[in-house]
Amino acid sequence: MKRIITFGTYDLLHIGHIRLLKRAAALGDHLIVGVSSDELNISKKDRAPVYSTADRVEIIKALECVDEVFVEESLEKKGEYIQRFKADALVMGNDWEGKFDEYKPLCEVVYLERTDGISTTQLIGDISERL
Ligand code: C2G
Repeated sequence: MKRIITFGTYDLLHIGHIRLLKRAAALGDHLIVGVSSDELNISKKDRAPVYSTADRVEIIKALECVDEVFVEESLEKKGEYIQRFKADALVMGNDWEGKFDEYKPLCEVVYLERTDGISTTQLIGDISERL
């Protein structure tokens, strides 16, 4: 059984997230998703997600293509998570191309093409303009 791990914030879940998760799931038999915590987002991106960690975890858990979900507390703990969840492959969108190559000794590292023209930041902008 091939175990896939992927990470993300998944705030305001959109089609780019869904396509990435479905393609990641199709690369193996069991998809594990690390949902980044509110604290991690605040420290790395200077912005709190719109949806809380607990809500984002619940939303990702509800997806058919996802088998297991945990909270990603730190970007630097990826090696630990890969080992803890016995992942055979780490899959991320290609906005992260090359960024996780250091984990290649632990598992396969795959970057999938991102969906163009949509992002959480853009959605927040579009929604604000409609108010
Ligand atoms: N994604 C995509 N197409 C988009 C937007 C996002 O394929 N238009 C992918 C990203 O490449 C990523 C996943 O969806 O693989 C989640 O995206 P984000 O929620 O933006 O996650 P991010 O904040 O990049 O991850 O360890 C990584 C951290 O958890 C942060």
